[in-house]
Amino acid sequence: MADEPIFVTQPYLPPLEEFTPYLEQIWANKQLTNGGPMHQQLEQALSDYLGVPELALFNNGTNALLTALQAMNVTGEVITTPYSFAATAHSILWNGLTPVFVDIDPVTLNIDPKKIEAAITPNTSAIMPVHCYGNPCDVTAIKQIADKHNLRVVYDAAHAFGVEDAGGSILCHGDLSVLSFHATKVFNTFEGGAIICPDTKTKQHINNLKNFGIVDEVTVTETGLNGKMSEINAAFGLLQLQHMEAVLEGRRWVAQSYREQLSDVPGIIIVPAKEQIVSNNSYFPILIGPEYPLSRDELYQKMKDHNIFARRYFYPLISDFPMYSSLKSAKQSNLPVATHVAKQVLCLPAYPDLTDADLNKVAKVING
Ligand code: T4K
Repeated sequence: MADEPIFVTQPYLPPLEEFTPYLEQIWANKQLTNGGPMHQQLEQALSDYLGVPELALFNNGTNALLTALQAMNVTGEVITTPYSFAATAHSILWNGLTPVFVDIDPVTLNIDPKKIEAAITPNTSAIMPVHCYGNPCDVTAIKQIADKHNLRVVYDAAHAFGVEDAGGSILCHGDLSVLSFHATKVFNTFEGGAIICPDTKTKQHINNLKNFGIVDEVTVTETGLNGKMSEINAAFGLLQLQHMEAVLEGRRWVAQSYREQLSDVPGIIIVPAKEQIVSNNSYFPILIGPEYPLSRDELYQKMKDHNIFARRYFYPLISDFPMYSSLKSAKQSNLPVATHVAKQVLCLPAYPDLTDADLNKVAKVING
């Protein structure tokens, strides 16, 4: 019998019977959405778990990003990274704003703060950095630049659930941070997301924006969207949260095992996790260097031939997509590091239920 396919990720699912009592509660009270009891409980539980002041749930990370920019009254140009998922720049464009791409740091693969100031113009009003793969950005340098030029900072923290730096949650930096709870993420609610914000006033504004801009029964003040998380997603989140220790331990084991098996393979560069942080091991990216006998795409194909579906996150660069490629900042000459890395990167299967045998198979195929 052929081996089962091994995907880049698989969602963690708690035992089904544990979910039934939550469904019974929803069936009993008939509140399905619009800020019901599960929604309220999950907001509180996640704020406590993550150690953040305020958290507003969303039905996905993209709507949370769209709303975060709207809540900050961002105008004109937004500086961001080309090395991310399409949603990062799309949220800028959907707000009628112009993304300005800045190259990434070759080690962290996050936006390079040294290159941000050169991209600032009189029209710049915000920076949207991404904690790529959950590796923290240089939040101190970004804050200094933002303060100096009076810019808002909205972090796309889709990958950074539970990540901490020396000062605590990485999600407390910037004006707002946005999480994704998509099925493929460390903490999932099937679909979902959240905005982390500093105070209740900002949260109330965000709550209005995620509910069409409705303030009360007769007052609609802004052009909000429908960003509300349903009760069924929130209920699943409450259950999932109880399993986080096992989820994170499973991911730690996967990352450690890959490091042990791949560290000495010539031409394989393991993207380093920043020191002094609590990592969530949300992805396991490697770079395929020139000393490796195959190109990145040849290895990607070889793995596919073995039924292993690694992914080239993030290739192509967002800046190469047709809606961005004519921007001046999208030129490859402006983005040499990101252009290079996008051709080398491969994210290996990494999720809590990955078996010993599957992990060994992945490592063996790479080892040749
Ligand atoms: N910002 C950043 C930096 C992001 O990475 C993302 C999302 C966002 C913003 C937006 O957040 P959301 O609006 O999505 O909440 C996936 C995810 O769909 C996307 O959420 C994620 N980033 C991105 C990095 O990855 P695809 O197109 O690669 O997904 P897909 O369907 O190919 O799934 C990958 C593998 O996962 C499959 O081969 C099998 C497995 N899988 C997937 C799903 C959906 C499952 O086993 N079960 C599932 O239900 O984008």
